[in-house]
Amino acid sequence: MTKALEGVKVLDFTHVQSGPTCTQLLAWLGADVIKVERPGEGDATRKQLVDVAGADSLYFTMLNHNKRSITIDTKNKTGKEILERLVKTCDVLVENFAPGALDRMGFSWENIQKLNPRMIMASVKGFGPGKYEDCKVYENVAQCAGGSASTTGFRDGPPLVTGAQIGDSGTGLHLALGIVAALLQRERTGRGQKVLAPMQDGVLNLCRVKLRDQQRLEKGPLREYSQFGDGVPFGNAVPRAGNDSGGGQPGRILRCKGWETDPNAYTYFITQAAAWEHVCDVIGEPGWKTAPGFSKPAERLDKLNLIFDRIEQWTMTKTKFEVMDICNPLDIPVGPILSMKEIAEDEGLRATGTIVEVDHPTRGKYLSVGCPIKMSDSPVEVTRSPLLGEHTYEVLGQVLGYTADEIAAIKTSGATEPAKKMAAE
Ligand code: CAO
Repeated sequence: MTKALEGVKVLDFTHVQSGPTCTQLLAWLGADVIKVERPGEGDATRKQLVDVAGADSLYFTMLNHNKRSITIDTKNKTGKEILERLVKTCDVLVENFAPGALDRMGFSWENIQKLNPRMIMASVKGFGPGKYEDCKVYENVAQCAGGSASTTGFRDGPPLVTGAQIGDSGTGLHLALGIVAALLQRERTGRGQKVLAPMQDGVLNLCRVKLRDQQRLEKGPLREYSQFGDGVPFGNAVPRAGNDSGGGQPGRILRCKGWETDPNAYTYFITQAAAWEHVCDVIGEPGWKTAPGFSKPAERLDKLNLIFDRIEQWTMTKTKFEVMDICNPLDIPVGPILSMKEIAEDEGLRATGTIVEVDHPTRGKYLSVGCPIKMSDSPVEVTRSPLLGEHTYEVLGQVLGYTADEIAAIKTSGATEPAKKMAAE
């Protein structure tokens, strides 16, 4: 069976997390992703958070599946020539260097267009054009600048960053969509284009509902927020809302049986209006179905704390899975708070390939997250991340057409091997 992006060649100049997330997705969709790394060093994450001495870290392996790795010194003359050939040959160049680094390498957008007018050049940067465009940015900076941190956490606590990597992986996802759309547009125009996904903008896009609430706040208090029920006045900016539901259906995280010792014995519980009568029956408050002040969603907004306290009295008598088993058939939306340990062991996620076990020559078997997008005509088989420079000479010969003699000359040029290794040979 063919893959959706079969035949698309990606020159992958990415490192750390945001860019690699994007190119890993493209690889899973079938693109030939050629990752360029610095000889002898490679992507810095290979050596970060190391858990098996001498092996590539999980940080690296889990973000670089299904790619080929070539080592090229982009500051070496021969290295630059090889890169020029790659630019002429590939369809997409993806990079997330600090602002200006690609230009300093000699690969400005103008230059790339001259070399290959069909090239799609895709970049992640921390900020878009403007006063912060030259800043280096990591995940949590983007979460803070994109509006996530100010709206995450509890009202009486400091801003919080979230565990979901919305700045890095989230922006990588945005970039992948831009690339795929640009490939489609190129079918019609024959031209490549520049695709930019700034991390601040990506985070803000994911915080869209909070900008919605900012504007609603200008018209009056946010009645769905527990702050309203607590009688605490609102300020002029959207407050942190703890675990309140972000939408029109009130929801909270509630304790379940075992919460005293298990930090994840909790459930998310949503009092969706359509299921209100079932909620009342389940928790033993059938009178609330018709009681004035309780029967209509809008009337309940100032009583949500009382209502969720009562629901929690019930959830505390059940495990989070029992809550799920009881509520699901009644169409009451609930969700157990799953620990990473529970997710790693989840048979359903393994069966669908969303949790995969991968074998690696130096680190052995490890778990990873497989492709979260399932396509009926483009199946994904997750293969291990490449060793540093594993495919350098294969790519030079196979993709760029260098002869054996030319490859032998490149080996001694310092373009593909670190200086020390060359001396030892
Ligand atoms: N051969 C030779 N040199 C190479 C090379 C290669 N194969 N690959 C990279 N380099 C060089 C670059 O040319 C650059 O050199 P100069 O600064 O001298 O021009 C240098 O390596 C470092 O690039 P960098 O500035 O991107 O790396 P950094 O570690 O200092 O910064 C980061 C990392 C992530 C903060 C920065 O790349 C960045 O802001 N990227 C954009 C935003 C982003 O993606 N952030 C999220 C990262 S994931 O958390």
